[in-house]
Amino acid sequence: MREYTLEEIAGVLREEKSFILTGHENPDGDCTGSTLGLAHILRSLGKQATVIIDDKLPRFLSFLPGAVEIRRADEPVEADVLLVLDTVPTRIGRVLEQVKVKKAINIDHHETNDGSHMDHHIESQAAATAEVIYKLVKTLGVPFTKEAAMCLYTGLATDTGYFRYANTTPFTMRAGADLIEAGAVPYIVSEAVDERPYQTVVDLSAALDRMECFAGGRACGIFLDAPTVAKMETTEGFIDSIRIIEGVDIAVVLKMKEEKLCRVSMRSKRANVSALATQFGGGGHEHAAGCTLHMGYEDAKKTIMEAITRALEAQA
Ligand SMILES: [Mn+2]
Repeated sequence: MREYTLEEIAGVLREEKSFILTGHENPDGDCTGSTLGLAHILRSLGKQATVIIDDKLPRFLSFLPGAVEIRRADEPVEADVLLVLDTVPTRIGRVLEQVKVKKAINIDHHETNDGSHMDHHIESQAAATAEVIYKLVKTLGVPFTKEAAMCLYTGLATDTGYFRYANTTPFTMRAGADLIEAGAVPYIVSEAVDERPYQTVVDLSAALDRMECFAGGRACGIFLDAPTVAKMETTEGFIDSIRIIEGVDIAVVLKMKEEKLCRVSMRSKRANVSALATQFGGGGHEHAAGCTLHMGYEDAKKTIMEAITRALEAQA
């Protein structure tokens, strides 16, 4: 599959007329902010842009300008170009089945995306896909609308933990500052993104009741079986409550989604959790990664705890 430069993608955006933008299932702030942000820019250039994300949008992202227009991949749709953002093209639900396009380009920042599925531009050093889209818009040489700035800023802010994580660079902060100048309002983003229903805080307390430290205190996990997960609207942010524990390098949240399907997210201070996730067919970044285990709750829990313990022992 061929690699595109940002200049070449800018050329495609200038030449073609209609675009479908999509991101991964289980959408987060970066995936949603990047697709909506670029859609706003394309519309400001008189192009047709449709955002399709084939999953439920979490409530805390509904404040994003344009969020109400996001469609599921329920019906066939045609356009000149498909842009797949912030993921490998295998995690976009039914989008590929429904979409008919002349060209498809994958833009991402995940180091585990090897670009083998689609023509692509992958910057594994970028803090967020929103940072790559920011550069793309600069390459295009067009101004950020207020709506686009708000969306892209949200992508940057959420993937960097508000510019605190190891992926934050001077460039990330300059991009953030530019987007604020263009109309993004940081406190509106953080208040909206961090807001949870009362019940979710109650759920967090139940989740913390079940947390378990292991690997001699160097790892901590929240393990949620199917009935528990079914009662919770979201577990987004739960991992942040345990990753701060003194001495903990790897934090893990395991959720049983259905029979023989457990979703695992991991965060680390030093260990490479992307390598860990890759062992199980997942991926992500050095300090933030995830995978899906096709096994029952007890097996999945045991498997991931052992793999984490082994990884921590190996780095000693
Ligand atoms: Mn991202």
